[in-house]
Amino acid sequence: KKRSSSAKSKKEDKHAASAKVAPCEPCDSLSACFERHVSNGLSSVEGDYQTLFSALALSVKEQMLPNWQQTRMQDSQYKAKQVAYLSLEFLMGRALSNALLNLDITDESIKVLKPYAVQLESLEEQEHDAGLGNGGLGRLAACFLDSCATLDLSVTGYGIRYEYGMFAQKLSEGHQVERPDRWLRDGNPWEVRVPTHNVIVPFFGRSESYVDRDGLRQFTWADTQDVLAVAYDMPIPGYHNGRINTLRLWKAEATDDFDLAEFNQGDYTEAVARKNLAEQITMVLYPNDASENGKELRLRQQYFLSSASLQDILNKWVARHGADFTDFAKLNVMQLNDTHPSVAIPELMRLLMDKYGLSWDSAWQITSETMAYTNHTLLPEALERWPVRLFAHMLPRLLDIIYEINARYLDVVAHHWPGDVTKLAQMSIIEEGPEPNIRMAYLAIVASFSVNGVAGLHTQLLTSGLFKDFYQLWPEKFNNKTNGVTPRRWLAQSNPELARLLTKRLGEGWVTDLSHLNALNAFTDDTELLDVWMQVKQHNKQRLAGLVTQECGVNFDPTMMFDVQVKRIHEYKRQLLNILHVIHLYHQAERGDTKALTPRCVLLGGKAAPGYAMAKLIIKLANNVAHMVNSDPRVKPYLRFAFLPNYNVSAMEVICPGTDLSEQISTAGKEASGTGNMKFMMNGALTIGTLDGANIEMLEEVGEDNFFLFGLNASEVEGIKPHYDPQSFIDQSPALSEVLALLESGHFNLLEPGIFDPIIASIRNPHDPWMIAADFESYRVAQVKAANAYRDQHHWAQMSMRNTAASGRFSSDVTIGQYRDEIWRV
Ligand code: B1N
Repeated sequence: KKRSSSAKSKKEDKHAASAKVAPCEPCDSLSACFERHVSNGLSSVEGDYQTLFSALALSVKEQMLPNWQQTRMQDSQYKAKQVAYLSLEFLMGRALSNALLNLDITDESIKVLKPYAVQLESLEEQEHDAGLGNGGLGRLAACFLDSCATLDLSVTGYGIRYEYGMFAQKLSEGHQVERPDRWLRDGNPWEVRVPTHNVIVPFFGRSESYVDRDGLRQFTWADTQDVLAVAYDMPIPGYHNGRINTLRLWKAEATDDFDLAEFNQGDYTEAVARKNLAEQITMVLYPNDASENGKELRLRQQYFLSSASLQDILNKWVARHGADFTDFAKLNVMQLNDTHPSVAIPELMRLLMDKYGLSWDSAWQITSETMAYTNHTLLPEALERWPVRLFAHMLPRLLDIIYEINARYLDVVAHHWPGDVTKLAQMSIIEEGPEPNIRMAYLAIVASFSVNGVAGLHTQLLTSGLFKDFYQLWPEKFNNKTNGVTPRRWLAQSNPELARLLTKRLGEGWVTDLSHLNALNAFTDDTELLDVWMQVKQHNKQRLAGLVTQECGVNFDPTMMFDVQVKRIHEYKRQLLNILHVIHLYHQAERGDTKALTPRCVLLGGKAAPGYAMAKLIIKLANNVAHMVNSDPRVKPYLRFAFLPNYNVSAMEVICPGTDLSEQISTAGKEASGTGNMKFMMNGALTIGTLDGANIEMLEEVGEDNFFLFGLNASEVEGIKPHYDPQSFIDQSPALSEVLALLESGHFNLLEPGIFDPIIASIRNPHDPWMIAADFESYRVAQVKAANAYRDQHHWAQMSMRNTAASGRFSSDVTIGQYRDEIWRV
């Protein structure tokens, strides 16, 4: 029966991996599903890993369908609060291994594949990363979804189904080159298109008001250009608990109501072609991490996501409760992942008033009791401001609402600081000037019941600096939620050998309660365990060395110390400091001053925003230095240096288990939290780092003896700033003087004269906000300590174990537990 029904759609099934896959027949086992997908219209399967991957992924998805349905039913029946996590980014990476782990069907899958003589890993590697994010902020959203499902919380992720995710990074002569990431080309077996949830999102047009029959002023948004939002759902399985949550991604499509005037004038083709403009909205992810580019299309994306998601949430509400919103705020909460979706605030006001007829006061009460805002950065260049002019043009009705919110809020400010007009200007949502702007962070604070930072220091700096006035006005809104990462992906899945060892020693409870790792501290003198611990690290280093050989053509020797910095390239993250240190080691090795050197392999990886010239130049410097380091036979026994192209989630899954020393060296006060730092720690790396972001809390947990601390702290950075004199630091550090001399001699750019001048100038600039020169010497000393410590492998193993043991607090389960109890109150 199954065969005949599949035979009729043989042609379609060729594209079974695409979104168009027909609703599947119920099938009882993974193996039966798999056989059916494989036999559906595929002539040659042998060696066709992509096809086998799709068949397996589709089968795994089918296994999830009953529980997915069940979860939805359950959540809509019980009066449990629904959480919507609104984010422009979800950096999911690959889904197959994660699904197998969480559904506990890895062994079964291996069995199913046996007759095909193919390794599960080979299929796993076929999967394209879902690169729908830039870095930490997007990956945090992905870790949070995993924890929410595992903690059995009813949380829906709302995002955009970008046609093109984060660009692929290639290198050409050491320069970054961007290649588009068509991650959907081979289809996405995980997604389900749900046209029943289509909604229409309006743009442009005019805001109009009229007086209705009851003499009330009503508002409409007229002559809009409408775009269709189509939902694509991805399943988010919890760990061994049967819950399947949903990540709902919106795709923009054209509506088919044509502009009749144009139509009648005979411009049929023009009119149809113009509809393509709608689809541009969800075409591409903006590749800026921690900076805003202020493009009109970006605002269109933000509004598209916000409006579609809110309409979806309200439709669901009305279907169950009718248009009675009395309990809405009790049963709904929206977490805004930074200000990117903060236009949801005036949009919720608009929908409640204009569509459902609520009064301003009722709408405001609901809005301000449902919205919660997470801030992820203090960097001024990342704070979103949209020109009032742009809003007036694109979202005229929302501008009215923002003005009204501002007017009412400024009354409160005036009351709190009577007669203080500067306060009013300072705190206004509208920044006045020749080009007035809307300050999105202020709007988010005013309308939210909760505002949180992402690490202790970060939240402290928010309340004492950037948002100080708001903290004085509403101290009760502010709270901290230190970030975390999911131990399923970042330990159980990416480090299977260590995971087995942990389970053998501690039982399997650590997977869902990472505080169990504390028990490792009882074993730090167990030499047998320490030996096995280091063997596991060795194996993981071999795997990482394999990746480096394959991607960089550089030979990493696993007996050497693996020193790694992978993250987006940004001046505040100070990859430059790391490169200067590599130059220093190179200089020592090359002149034969090798007695004190511990052999090490340094790995650097990360993408630069395409428009960020200095970040791109840092990549070029890394590659030029790597070339000199790796081609000098005198240096080879002591130092190898590679730049790994196209750093992404899957690369990190190989990198963090194989790392000895993790570089977390941002200028203090600039990295809001960091999350890579936690992945390395969990996997037993030691950290060399500054007192910044979550490093501070990691240090607190593991103790100074197991952490290589260096550098100015945040208040010292601010203290030095007014009279910073890089030259005095250069004079006090012979090592830095030599490194600069070598760099300035053109040693690393003989055929490219002058290209690194901007880098040299930045280090020598008294206005260098990143204080490279100020921290170099202290960084070098910490590196010497790390190198010496590494020579005592027994002691290193103990420190490594203590780091894993102390990492329990950085599980995203802990973080989500706090969001649940302290913000969402689910
Ligand atoms: O968010 C992460 C933190 O761990 C990092 O420290 C922080 O830098 C990162 C504009 C951002 N902050 N801001 C962004 C991303 C995209 C964009 O368009 C800003 N990313 C962070 C998680 O809390």
